[in-house]
Amino acid sequence: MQFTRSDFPEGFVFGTATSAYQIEGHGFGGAGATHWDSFAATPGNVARGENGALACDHYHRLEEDLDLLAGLGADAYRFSTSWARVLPEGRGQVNEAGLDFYDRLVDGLLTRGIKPAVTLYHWELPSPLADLGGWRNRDIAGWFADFAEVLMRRIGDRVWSVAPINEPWCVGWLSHFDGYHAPGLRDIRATARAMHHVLLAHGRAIQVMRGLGMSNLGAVCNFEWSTPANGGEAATRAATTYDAIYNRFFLGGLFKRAYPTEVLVGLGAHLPDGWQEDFETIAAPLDWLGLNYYTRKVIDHAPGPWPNYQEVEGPLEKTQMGWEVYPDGLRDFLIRTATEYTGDLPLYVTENGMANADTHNTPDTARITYLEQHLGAVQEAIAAGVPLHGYFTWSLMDNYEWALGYEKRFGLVHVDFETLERTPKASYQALAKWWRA
Ligand code: IFM
Repeated sequence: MQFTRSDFPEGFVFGTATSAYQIEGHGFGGAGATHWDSFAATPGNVARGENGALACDHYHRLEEDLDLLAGLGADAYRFSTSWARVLPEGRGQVNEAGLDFYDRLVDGLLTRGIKPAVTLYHWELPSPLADLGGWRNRDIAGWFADFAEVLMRRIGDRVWSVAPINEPWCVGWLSHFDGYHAPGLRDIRATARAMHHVLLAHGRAIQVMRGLGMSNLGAVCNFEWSTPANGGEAATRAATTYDAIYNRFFLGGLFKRAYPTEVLVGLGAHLPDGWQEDFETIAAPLDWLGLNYYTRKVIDHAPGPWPNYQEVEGPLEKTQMGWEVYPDGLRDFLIRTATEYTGDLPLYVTENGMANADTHNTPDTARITYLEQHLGAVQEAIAAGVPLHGYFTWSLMDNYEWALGYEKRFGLVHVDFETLERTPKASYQALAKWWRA
C-alpha cells in the first residue's frame, strides 16, 4: 500500500470493526435467545442454516483477538454489544457474566492502547422482545434505553465512543420490507413502524447516556449510491426513491427533523400517530456521524406498487457479495453528507471493506486494492473539506455474514471455521506496515 500515516490529518483514527453476533459465539456465557437464532432455524432463511452459536468463538478467544488488533496497529476497535448477552430476556434480570465479558473487552483494549468504540445494537434482538412485536412496538425505545443504561453504568466510564444502533436501514427496511434479515417480515406497515422506532430508540439511548454524563456519542448509518439504469425519467425517479429510502430517510430524521417526501408517499399512512413529535428526541445533538459504505446499486423502474424500483446488474468489477466496486460513491457520500446535513460535525467511515473468496494461504490482493481505492476516496473527501476524523475497515476477521452464513469472507484475518485458527491475511500485513508506524 502506498500510504503512510502522514498522508492523513494529524490524529486521524484508523481501526477495524466487528459485531457481537457475527463473532462472539452466542451459545456461550448465559446469553438469551435472539430473533436471529429463530430466523436461522427456519429453513430457507440462511445459507446452509448456519447461525451464530459458535461463530468465531471470540467469547473464549478474546485475548488472542485483541492481540491481533494490537499487531495490526489499530488506534480504535469498533465492536458491538449483545443485548441478549447482557439482558437474556431483553429486560429485567442482568446476566453478570455478560457484563463481565464487555468489561474485560474494554479493559483489554485500553491495556493495549486501543480506543473502545461501542455500538449498542447490531441486530440480535432478544426473542422475548421480538415476541412483543420487536421494532414494530413503540415500547422498544424504552426497553432499549434501559439496556443502554444497564450497560453504560458498567463500561461507560471507559469507552471512547458510543453509537446506539448499527445501520438503521437494515433494522428497518432490510428486515421488515425485504425480509432478508430477522425477523424476515415483508410488510409495509411493519416497515414504517420499525424505520421510525429505530430512530426513536436511538434518540432515547442518547438521552440516557447524556444523563450519565457521557460524551462522544454518535450514530452509524449505511449508504449505497444509487445510479439510474438509464437516462429516462422512470429510472431516474426510481433511483431517487431508492436514495430516499436507503440514505436520506435516516439522515433526514437525525439532522433535519423531517423524512423525505419520496418515502412518505409510501410509508406515511403507516407511521405511528404523532410521529412528528418524536423528532425532538430523534434529532438530539450528536458528537459525530459514522458512514458505512461498500457499493452502489444500479436502479431501474419496476411496475406494481410503491416503491417501484428494482436493482439491475451493473458493469463494474464485483466482490464475492456480487457488489460493484465503486469508490467514488464513498467520496461523494462524505461530501454530500457534510454539505447537506452535518456541516462541521466530525464524520467517520465506520465500515468499509470487501468479501473475497480467501483461503488461508492465498494473498488477498483484491482486498488490498479495494482498500487502497477507498482510502484514496477518503483523501479526496478530506481535500474537498470534509471534516473526516477516522476510517474503520470491515472486518477484523472472517465472520458470520448473516443470511449468507460463513462463506462470504470480509476479514483482514482468515478464520478456519473448522479449527477456528486465525491467520492474518496479506491485507492485514499491508495495513499493519503503516498503521503500526
Ligand atoms: O457484515 C455486515 C455488517 O454486519 C454490517 N455492515 C455490512 C457488513 C457486510 O455486509
